[in-house]
Amino acid sequence: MAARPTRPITRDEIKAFHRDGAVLLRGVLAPEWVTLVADGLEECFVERSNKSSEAVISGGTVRVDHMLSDRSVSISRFATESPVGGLVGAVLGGPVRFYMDQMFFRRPGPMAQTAFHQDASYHNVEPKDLVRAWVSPDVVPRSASLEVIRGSHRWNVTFRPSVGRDPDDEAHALKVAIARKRGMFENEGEEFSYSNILMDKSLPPTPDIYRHRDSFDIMGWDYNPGDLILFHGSLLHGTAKDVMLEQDRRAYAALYAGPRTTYLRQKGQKVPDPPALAAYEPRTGQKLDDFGEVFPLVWSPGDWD
Ligand SMILES: O=C(O)CCC(=O)C(=O)O
Repeated sequence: MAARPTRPITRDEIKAFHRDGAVLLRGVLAPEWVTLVADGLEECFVERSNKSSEAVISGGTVRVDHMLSDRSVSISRFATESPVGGLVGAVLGGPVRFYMDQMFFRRPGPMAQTAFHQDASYHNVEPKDLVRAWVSPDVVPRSASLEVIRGSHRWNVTFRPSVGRDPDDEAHALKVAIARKRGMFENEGEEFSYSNILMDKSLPPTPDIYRHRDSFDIMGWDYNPGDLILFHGSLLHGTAKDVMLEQDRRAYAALYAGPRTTYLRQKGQKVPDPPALAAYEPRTGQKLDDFGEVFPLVWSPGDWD
């Protein structure tokens, strides 16, 4: 069960999440949780897995790893026992399951930006009750902050993934054909990177936020260790470009699913499903509750009474 935060979440914070699609919860995590996540991130950074990938963008490098909690006890404890799951539950008003997690790890120097995207574009789940929890053991100034497009979770659209293989690109035709035939990655999660993803070109392209920054209501925060950012699975988010990092920016981002979350087999290939899900042969529309062993319940209403 999720531990209690250092303070209760307020009604205004819950309202802000639903209105804006994101909220920064100041100082809700006690120092031991920050230390645990820092230890887990460093451990995963040093010990690569087949779900580790590295991208060099704008002269900077970002290491992106998936499903850290499968290989780090510290991260697994943080994902399922820290106050995070309960805070997500308080926002959604219902029980919460852990879905998957990622790290976005950068050392000082030019910052590889994260292109604006919605998490909903990348995962095989219906995003109504999908919440991302983002934490860092580092001070992250507003300039290097996660940036979100306020209210975009209510636009009622899922955009084409902004990073991935173009199915019309002939160089990728064979891989695309294999992936389509199998309905999955050609290597089932091996050597995963976002560039493995097949774009579903029937979806509208993601707006070019870098080019039209002034046209969007962009929100970001000065982040301090102990804070928690929660944002909706359909919210557009990314980072600014041309940022110089003065210190580490080590981020841990976990996805949690509320009670209305169902499996949704998307057309383009996505971030691979957790391997243990395959045995269930999931069908679109099935509740995540049907796969309880794969997506553990981390908090239920009443747990903190
Ligand atoms: O921290 C980052 O650079 C990106 C995080 C992100 O895209 C996410 O948490 O979904």
